[in-house]
Amino acid sequence: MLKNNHTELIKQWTRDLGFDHCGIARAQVLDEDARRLESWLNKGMNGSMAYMENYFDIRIDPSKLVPGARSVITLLLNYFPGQEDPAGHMADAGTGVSEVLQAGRNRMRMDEDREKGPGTGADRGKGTDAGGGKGLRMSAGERGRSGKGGLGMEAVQGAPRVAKYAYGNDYHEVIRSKLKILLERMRRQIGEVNGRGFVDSAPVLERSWAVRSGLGWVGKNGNLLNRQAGSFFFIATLIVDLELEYDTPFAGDYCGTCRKCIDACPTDAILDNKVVDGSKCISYFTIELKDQLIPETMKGKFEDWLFGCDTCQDVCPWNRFSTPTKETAFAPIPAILNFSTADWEELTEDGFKEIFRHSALKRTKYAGIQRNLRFIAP
Ligand code: B12
Ligand code: SF4
Ligand code: SF4
Repeated sequence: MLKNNHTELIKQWTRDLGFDHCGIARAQVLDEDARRLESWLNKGMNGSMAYMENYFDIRIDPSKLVPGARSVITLLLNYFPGQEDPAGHMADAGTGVSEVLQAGRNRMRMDEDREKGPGTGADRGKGTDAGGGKGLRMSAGERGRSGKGGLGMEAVQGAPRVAKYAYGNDYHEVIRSKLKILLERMRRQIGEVNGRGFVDSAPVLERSWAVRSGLGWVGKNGNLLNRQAGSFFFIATLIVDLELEYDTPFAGDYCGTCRKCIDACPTDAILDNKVVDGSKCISYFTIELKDQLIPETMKGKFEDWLFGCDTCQDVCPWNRFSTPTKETAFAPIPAILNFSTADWEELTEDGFKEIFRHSALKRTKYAGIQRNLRFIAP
């Protein structure tokens, strides 16, 4: 009975903190996932991300991170900005009734409102023309700080693109502070709870836990997809030594016969069986590849991606169901939506540090952005 109450309380607190979905799984060793991870590593799909080879045992066993671990609480936080791609590129998520929805219909009863559907991705992608690029010329620093543009803003045609997850403040900081509050609240109101919260940077197989917590399935593009929310969300985990009520693992797969992500991936990084070759992904080249040049074989394939890549999510029909995030910390940093190629080129290191001091773009540092900029130049 107590564990029911605790579970309900915890789920309510996660909603209070602004998380969109919460699922809970029994903590256990991830045998099947261990095999998938091992095969991925053996094929060198981690490229130069050596950190993925470390702590293999910890990565597949939550009790090695939290002694006596009983439960893994998985949380989703939507980051979908609800604004068009800054470069005015069309998102293709909603063109027509796609194969996947057709397949989905055969397999499930879709909620009525979702059947009627959200605005199409095509609507989302239709940008007002920028004008912002060259007409009203300000310095890069001014444009980055000004907030000009804001919502419903000018699109800078052909400008370098930043993946949506990095539009606002660094999610690591935003989510970590929420996890800290959650754990403190558990300790205050439930009692002595040993636990640790993680987002992205720890040896935790977050997508696997999300599936086990009933939050969705791993799509062909490797991302966790949720029928209500699509895939534009972060995943966070909190491992605790508290027994809780467990959600039913997600058993379905609603990709159907769709292959949009595979066909759209500019570098052919998406292979069969939901395997993404990290070493061929634009996100890897633009963010994770440190102090190295991007291989020339990739030249001309980046479709203006300067930092990260959203192509396999933009084309996914399930992202027609994305709704704008309510998290104010994820409101776009103006520069990300305003900057033209020239603005990025003119940006000084000091300007970069100032404008992106709270941003995930810090990860590549100024030199990384400059390298990427040179690489995507025609
Ligand atoms: C390394 C990494 C990368 C690398 C490698 C990508 C990769 N495919 O692994 C690079 C830099 C390329 C990358 C890119 C991106 N990433 Co990343 N990345 C990670 C990180 C740190 C580890 C992932 C990992 O363990 N990979 C190893 C492979 C083998 O594991 P996996 O792909 O997760 O697959 C596991 C499960 O999915 C499961 N699985 C696979 N198939 C099936 C099938 C079934 C039936 C089941 C049950 C399970 C299952 O088994 C695998 C375990 O062995 C995680 C954070 C974390 N700690 O988990 C974020 C994470 C996966 N990334 C994330 C994001 C947002 C991205 C990008 C969208 C960013 C961007 N816009 O540029 C892209 C998407 C690229 C893509 N299509 O996958 C999010 C994903 C959110 C979501 N909705 O799924 C995560 C979870 C970070 C976070 N906390 O929010 N990423
Ligand atoms: S993020 Fe881009 S490059 Fe990476 S798998 Fe998806 S579409 Fe391909
Ligand atoms: S675009 Fe990819 S991930 Fe999305 S439904 Fe189609 S196959 Fe699945």
